[in-house]
Amino acid sequence: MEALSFGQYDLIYNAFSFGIAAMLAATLFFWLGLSQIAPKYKTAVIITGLVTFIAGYHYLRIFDSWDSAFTVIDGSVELTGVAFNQAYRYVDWLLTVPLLLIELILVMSLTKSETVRKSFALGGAAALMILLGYPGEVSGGIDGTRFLWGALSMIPFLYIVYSLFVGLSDSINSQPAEVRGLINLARWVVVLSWSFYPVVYFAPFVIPMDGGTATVVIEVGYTIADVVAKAFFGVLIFMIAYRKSQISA
Ligand code: RET
Repeated sequence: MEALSFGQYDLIYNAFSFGIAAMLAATLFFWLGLSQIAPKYKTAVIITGLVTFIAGYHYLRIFDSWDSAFTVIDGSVELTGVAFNQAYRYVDWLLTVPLLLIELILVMSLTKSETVRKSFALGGAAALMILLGYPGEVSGGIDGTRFLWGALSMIPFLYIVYSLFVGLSDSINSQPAEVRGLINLARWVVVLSWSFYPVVYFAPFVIPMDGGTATVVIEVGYTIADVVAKAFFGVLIFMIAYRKSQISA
């Protein structure tokens, strides 16, 4: 990890703090709202809250690790020698990404066998995507190693995006008219917010930038993507579950 300007250090510090607040507040919203949801959709909403809870925990750890990695002396940012731990982010994704996909599948209330089949296929691909991206992220440089692992990770990523678009479109058409628009929106939010991660990962290859700027783009970029992919997406899942509960009541 290279030295940062105070502005760069501070921006990332505040982004992580925002991440903690957004994830913990979203968790409270989902779990406190459970009483408004019909039993059939409660699991989806419980999982939605688990995702933001797991993320809130990891943002606390990420924030703490960031705080330990630097010290500010007379307005200049110095490295303490304690490494910033990138693994928190990847462990968070490993746990939450498959859950997010399962959440989307559950709220569609497909047949049991279809739910299980889709959950395993998409959840497995998501885990593979994260595992392949990790060695590239921790390699440190903006070089061939980062590029190669990132490119490999793109394979399961494209499979997921393709499956959501083509595979789930039939199921969406058989959903009640009241929620079809919302489920379609949720599908788009998944595809667009998820596409933001590889954009952030590969950005330093496309736009020449120094190490400090690359760190800002990566850390702030992933944090924004996480808040959209988990908290905002979760609100859509909550709304779908709520509306379906009203229909079946
Ligand atoms: C990596 C490595 C480079 C290639 C690709 C990646 C994709 C990451 C994604 C992460 C999604 C995370 C979510 C977290 C919220 O819970 C690993 C950056 C394709 C899509 C949705």
